[in-house]
Amino acid sequence: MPKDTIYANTLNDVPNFRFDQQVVDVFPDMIKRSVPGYSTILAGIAQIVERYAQNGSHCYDLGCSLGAALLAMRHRVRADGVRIVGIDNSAAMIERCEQVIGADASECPVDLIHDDILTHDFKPMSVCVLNFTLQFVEHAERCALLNKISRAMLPGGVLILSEKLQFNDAEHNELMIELHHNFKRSNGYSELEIAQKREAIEQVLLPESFEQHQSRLLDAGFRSADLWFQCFNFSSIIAFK
Ligand code: GEK
Repeated sequence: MPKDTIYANTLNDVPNFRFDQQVVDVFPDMIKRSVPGYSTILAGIAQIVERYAQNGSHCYDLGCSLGAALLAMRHRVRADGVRIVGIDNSAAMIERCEQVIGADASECPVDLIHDDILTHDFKPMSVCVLNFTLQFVEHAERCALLNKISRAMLPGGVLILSEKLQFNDAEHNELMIELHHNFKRSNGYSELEIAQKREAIEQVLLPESFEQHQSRLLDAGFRSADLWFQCFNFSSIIAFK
């Protein structure tokens, strides 16, 4: 797995973070060393899809990157006639994801689509995964996206929404950031890498509180929305239709 060294050397001007070829090349290492609980969340998604995927429905992985959640679903889905659909608006991600899925021998059909999830028309779905994707969508666009997902969601379906959280209490928020940075230090990132990545991501990863996510999901028509995973400021919510 190529090592993420994107921010290892001093950059004169730190550009905003983008999901380009440079990121694609190191993405598995980057996400594993940066997101506490990432592999636990993927294992949870597999169990949830096994239980909630409905016969003849679609299961979506929105912002699929290299297809980690998509593959977790593909390997565990038990319902008949399911199609798994991965969508990402980064051409470099989708191109590499096609190679990853091509090398996977499982039978469940997969469609990979290079598109913006904000404008894509969803088919009837029983499971929808947004694994650390909504945080990159502008605040003003989030309601319309979740309303659209809710309209396409079959009764009994579920949405899994994993997000970096912000906390209302300033001290709590600071502590969660510090614990997250310690996690990155323990995974070999230097102070320079942590600082430059923080600067790069500041304008593009826009975290909200759990309460903001919960109330938006309820407004969108989900009957409940609660945490099923949290480690520091990284979380995953499950919402039931
Ligand atoms: C995983 N889910 O490994 N439309 C489509 N894709 C988008 C959009 C959009 N509007 N905005 C962002 N993306 C993956 C990890 S990464 C999270 C997801 C991270 C895509 C973007 O191109 C990127 O591939 C992904 O969402 C976010 O389980 O790197 O922290």
